Amino acid sequence: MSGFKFWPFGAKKSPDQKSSKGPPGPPRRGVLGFALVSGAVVVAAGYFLWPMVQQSSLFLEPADRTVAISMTGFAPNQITVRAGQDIKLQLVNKDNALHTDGGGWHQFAIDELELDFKVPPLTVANVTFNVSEPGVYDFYCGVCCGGKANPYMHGQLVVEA
Ligand SMILES: [Cu+2]
Repeated sequence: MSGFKFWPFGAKKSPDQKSSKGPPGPPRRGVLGFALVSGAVVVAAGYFLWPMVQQSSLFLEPADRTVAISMTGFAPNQITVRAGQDIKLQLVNKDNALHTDGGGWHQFAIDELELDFKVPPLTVANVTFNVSEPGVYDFYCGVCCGGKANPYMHGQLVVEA
């Protein structure tokens, strides 16, 4: 048996390593280094992602409905609700900040109701509002793909009596 060796310094295979079945496991020094590096990565990721996590649904009340927003539009693009009741929407922005058009931000706006919710890239935002007047309201995103003029970035909020 050879003594404990720090890899890769003086890393000549000892006869007992050669004779053991399968490849030798990672040396202890490698394991410690890996643990330190991965620990640092987790801490760094947490530092940068924490603001995003705070805005995510994990910390918010569950919503009645989920509306996904991307460059292809709203899904669903028609939402039916009752007048006078709180409407809870979970707005999911599926685009990342690499989009040159609007930096990946999206919007849920209804001019008649003076609603204007902007959702950062890859973020979930829960919003609550209440509409007293029945009717059909146009909602849109004006921050990407030609803005309000883009027919894909529109939807309808149907408020029933
Ligand atoms: Cu948009």
